[in-house]
Amino acid sequence: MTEEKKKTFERYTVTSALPYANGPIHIGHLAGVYVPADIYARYLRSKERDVVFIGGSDEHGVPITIKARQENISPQDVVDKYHYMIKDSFKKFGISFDVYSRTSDPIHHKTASLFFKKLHEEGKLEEKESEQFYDEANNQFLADRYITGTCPHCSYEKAYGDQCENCGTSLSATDLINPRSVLSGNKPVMKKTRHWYLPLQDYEPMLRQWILEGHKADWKTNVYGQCKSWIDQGLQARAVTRDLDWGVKVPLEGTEGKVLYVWFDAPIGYISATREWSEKTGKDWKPYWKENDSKLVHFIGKDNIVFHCIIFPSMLYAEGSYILPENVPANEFLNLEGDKISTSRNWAVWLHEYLEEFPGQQDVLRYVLCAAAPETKDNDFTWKDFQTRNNSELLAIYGNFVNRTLVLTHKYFDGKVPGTGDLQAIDKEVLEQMAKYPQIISNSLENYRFREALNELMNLARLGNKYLTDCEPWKIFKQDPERVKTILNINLQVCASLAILSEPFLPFTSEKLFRMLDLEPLKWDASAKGDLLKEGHNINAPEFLFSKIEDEAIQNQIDKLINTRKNNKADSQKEPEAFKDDISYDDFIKMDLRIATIVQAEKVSKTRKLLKLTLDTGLGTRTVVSGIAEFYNPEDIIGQQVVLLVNLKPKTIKGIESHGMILMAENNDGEFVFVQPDKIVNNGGVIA
Ligand code: B3M
Ligand code: ZN
Repeated sequence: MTEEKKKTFERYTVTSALPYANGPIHIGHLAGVYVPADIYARYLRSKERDVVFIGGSDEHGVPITIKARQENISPQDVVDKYHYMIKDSFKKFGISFDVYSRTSDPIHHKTASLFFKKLHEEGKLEEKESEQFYDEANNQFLADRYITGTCPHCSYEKAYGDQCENCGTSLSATDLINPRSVLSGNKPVMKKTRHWYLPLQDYEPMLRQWILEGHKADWKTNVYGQCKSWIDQGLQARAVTRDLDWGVKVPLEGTEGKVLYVWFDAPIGYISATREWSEKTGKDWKPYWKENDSKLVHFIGKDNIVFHCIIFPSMLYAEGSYILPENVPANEFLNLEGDKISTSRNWAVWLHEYLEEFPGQQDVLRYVLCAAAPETKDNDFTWKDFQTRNNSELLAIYGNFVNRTLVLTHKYFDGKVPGTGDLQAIDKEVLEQMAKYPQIISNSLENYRFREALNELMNLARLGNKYLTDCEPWKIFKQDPERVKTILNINLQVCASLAILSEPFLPFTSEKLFRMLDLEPLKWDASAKGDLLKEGHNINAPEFLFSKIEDEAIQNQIDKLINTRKNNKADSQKEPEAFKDDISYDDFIKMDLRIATIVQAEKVSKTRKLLKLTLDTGLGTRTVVSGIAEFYNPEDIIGQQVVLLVNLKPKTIKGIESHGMILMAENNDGEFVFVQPDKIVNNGGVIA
């Protein structure tokens, strides 16, 4: 987009995904959503734009009710506990929300109800009857997560109604073989229920025009690509209500036991939070959501793209009085030491723990998470990298430069800013370069390239550091104190510029630096000027901005993770399962078990766990689909002898007809391994 065509905005509404209040916050959340959102909001404020930065806890949904059941407390107790904990972590990391709200707040219930009511009254929702699983012992409908049973694809017996965690297939509860209620253990019955649906297909033309035509150039390719694939697959009506007793009640007569679906109410939470902010500040919330010259930007992780780019915009459009987001700069995922971050396996760096273990070093984590942000692909956080970035970048470049400048100013000029004499070419060059950084960094930030922006900020520190090292004022002070005055004056101006431009990224460091320079915090555009510190101005005593992180501290963190890994292994070494009920010999001989050999193997596309195998059975070859891709590479198992149940009814899995089942045993690490004869047996050999 050219400069002239760029739309100008009067105000900015910046939202960051509302974290579920069912657990604490870890570095993955911070890197993916909150650090970039905060940098963006702080930058806009520094540019003196009108901005409201929204956050809050997402306190509804089935997982919260499950956690409450497990801990034998109420859902409200669960969300109270984590809401305050999350809010506190954000505050301590300097995430500068203008409001941090929560969806259990009455203002949100009111806002979400009104939104639903308006859509309902205007005929924008479809009411449909369907059959859903119901637990008669508990008198309640069952959410998909409340149903377990056997996976129709891989025969795993503990699949959930929404997904099989063994083969990774997403399921509907009605797909499960032998479904059971998690609540009572009983077989659920089918019962009629009514729900309201948002007909997404009606908004397809709008979505095509707005995203596929309008935002091809300025949305990130990962975001645009996901949207395109959703739209091209064809959109369908989505239920916006659920049978559940935790959430925003459906505001219609005769809807006892029904609430709004969590993904319907949660994004409305952004609006509710803005209203809360409005009540506190007296500023009108409406222009931030309803005026065309407002820029709405959603910061989220990649798993939330469809909700923020397709569903919520369709809701806003259907309602009629709202603007649509200008951009949704979703990030990919951050891994930890090569493994996916996982709450249930405790594979994470928790913010509340970091704060205790690295007190006062919030900016170091902010820096590392921005420098290694998963902007265009998944990225890995390692403690070694954390140490290197602190010691060789923050400390060795930024900290060292500022410290040397301030110490020399005190040593030679008693802490008074010296005046400049005639400027040499090298001085002019530094001042010219310095003046360019505000625009360079702005440009990266306005385009959501936070890593690049941070690197440019460090280039400014590098510029100062190199100038100081090249000029060596400590060597020439005796012969030429006038020259040293010029050099230090320029370096002090670079420090002032750094203090301003660092603020969005490293707010604590920036504040400290302003204090050391005895300057009132200044706004972004001032940083281009080379004369922020006037001759004769007294600066304060230097303090260290960063400190060395020793090997021991890093080793402690790595040891902690090694222990987590060990504990996870020990947990997975479960007790053997109880034996099943007796069967007759006649039952047993119905199973035709044979020896076969794998002659071909390949991954089933678009699945994580499935392999398509061709087996030589001695009576010809046949195809079997097996959920073992996690444990074996296709190329490694050619020639492997296996035990095959040959007379299992054929079944189509992911479009492939599978004839039989390979017998596998589960080992202590939860891996499935082949059961094989201990001497070669001819293919087709009978097992009895
Ligand atoms: N709570 C999901 C998540 O934390 C969800 C985001 C809501 S944003 C409106 O990933
Ligand atoms: Zn499965």
